[in-house]
Amino acid sequence: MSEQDITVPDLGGADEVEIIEITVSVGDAVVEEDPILTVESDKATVELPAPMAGKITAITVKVGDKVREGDVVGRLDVAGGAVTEEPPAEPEPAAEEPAAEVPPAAAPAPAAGGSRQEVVTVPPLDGLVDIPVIEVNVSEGDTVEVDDPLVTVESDKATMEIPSPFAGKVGKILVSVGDKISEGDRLVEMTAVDGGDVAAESSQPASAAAPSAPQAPAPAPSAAAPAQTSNELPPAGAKVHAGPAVRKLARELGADLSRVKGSGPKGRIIKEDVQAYIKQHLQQAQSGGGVSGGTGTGIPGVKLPDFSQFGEIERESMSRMHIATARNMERSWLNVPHVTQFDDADITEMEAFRKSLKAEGDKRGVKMTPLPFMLKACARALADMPQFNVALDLDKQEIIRKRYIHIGVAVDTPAGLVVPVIRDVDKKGLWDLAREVIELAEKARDKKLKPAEMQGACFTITSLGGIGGTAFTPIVNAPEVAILGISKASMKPVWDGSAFQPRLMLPLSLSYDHRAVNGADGARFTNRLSELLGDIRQLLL
Ligand code: CAO
Repeated sequence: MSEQDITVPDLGGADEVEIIEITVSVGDAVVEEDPILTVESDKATVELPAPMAGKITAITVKVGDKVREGDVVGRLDVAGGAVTEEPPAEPEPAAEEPAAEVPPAAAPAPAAGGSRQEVVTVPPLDGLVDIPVIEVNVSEGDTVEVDDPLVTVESDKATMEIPSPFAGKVGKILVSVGDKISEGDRLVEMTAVDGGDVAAESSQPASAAAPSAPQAPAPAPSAAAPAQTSNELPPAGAKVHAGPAVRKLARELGADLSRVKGSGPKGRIIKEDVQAYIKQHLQQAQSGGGVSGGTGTGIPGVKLPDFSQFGEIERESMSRMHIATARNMERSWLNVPHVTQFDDADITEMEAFRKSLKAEGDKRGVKMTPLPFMLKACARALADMPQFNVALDLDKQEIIRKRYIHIGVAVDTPAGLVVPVIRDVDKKGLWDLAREVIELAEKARDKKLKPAEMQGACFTITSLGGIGGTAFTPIVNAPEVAILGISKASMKPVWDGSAFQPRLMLPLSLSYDHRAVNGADGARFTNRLSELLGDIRQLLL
């Protein structure tokens, strides 16, 4: 066993550099050239490699320290005492800022004043050719400064970013990930701004910023907050600042670095950020998914742009009810193969009867709307067609048949959508149902519903009849297998075989789970409802 100091090698002209990342820990085994530290000067970010293979026995510096060539940063236990006398390898270019070896992408000298169209080409790459592009760091429309990374390429030895030779606006991107590029290849079309200080422009307040101002950077996480705890993601197309070791880790773990919020200096992404990002995604997958950041189904979440670039915005927390409803909707929509069957029921006679009940309703203190008739008709249709009164247990590959008929009614409240459940609808009369709908709707609006009053439904009715519309496609309230949407009844000319008759037609929209119900039964169910509502005497049979 032989211990050896790890010292800072020749820094390629840089005098003093700051340590921004320590990529190893005491006890780690490293091989020659493995990155030990990442340091940053005014001009470049570089990784300091291990001078030889061994085991790290001490790290004598910390993030934020400034070091110079020759400074000791740690100690290495060199296995078998095989200490090589060779000087440490030259620092490898890291992927963040322009690497020392990679000059800015080739471009003609700017003319004085104004803007001009340019095509950025690949600069000399140390004689390397056909280097694969592993990341395109900009998007069309982005505003960039001189030296902002345009694309990242990866050779056998290093990952390098090709920086922009000038400030301006990115036009058409001429390469994509996987392309192999060599010196002189066309990279990006740009509108170059001569002498323009894009950085200065973009740091102006939004009101003073040019319309093409770049997207605001993601807010830096507070020191105490673990990385990636918020759902807020870097704006789409945000530039990625990360060293090669972090990029390698992200590739290994399948993390999209453009979705990772950096907590290192200047928003740089460090290993812990990638780990926290992966952890958060695993937790989301286990808990059934996040509202905007992914669903846990492998379906990518929707990227949010920085809306403030389009106009004034305001953020407000979602209520717990809203979050719960959003998750339920998402779950049902993603899990249930939906089909929606439309039909019209002739409710001319039903309406005449309902209106005739007005005086009695006033006496009873209950308003009779069309909804109790719908509840009764659905209960009868569910009894007639029990394949709609089931739940699927796919784990056990069983169908659960319900011998009761409880129906949920969607109620619109200021706090969001709630679905109280009316039990044993088949056993109740119209007045009881009318009273119960009113009571439950009132409780829902006053937030007084008990959990038990929102559980146990076999089927749901959602009525927009008091509002309007001709049809809609309701989302099944899983694990139920069907939901009836009701739209506003209207007078329509209906052909009776010899003439058009004015009839009051009620639009029905039945969405069902196509795993439980086939299309023919979907149409039979709405037929049956139309029959029952068209002649409500049948409800007595
Ligand atoms: N066609 C024509 N008129 C209708 C109708 C229909 N299908 N359904 C109800 N109406 C009439 C009622 O008769 C009543 O008219 P009058 O005041 O002239 O008597 C008026 O519309 C209002 O009815 P209502 O909405 O107060 O009562 P309801 O029994 O029809 O509905 C309830 C009760 C709780 C379902 C309803 O208030 C509600 O919240 N609806 C919205 C549900 C919802 O948001 N669903 C969306 C789910 S998907 O996001």
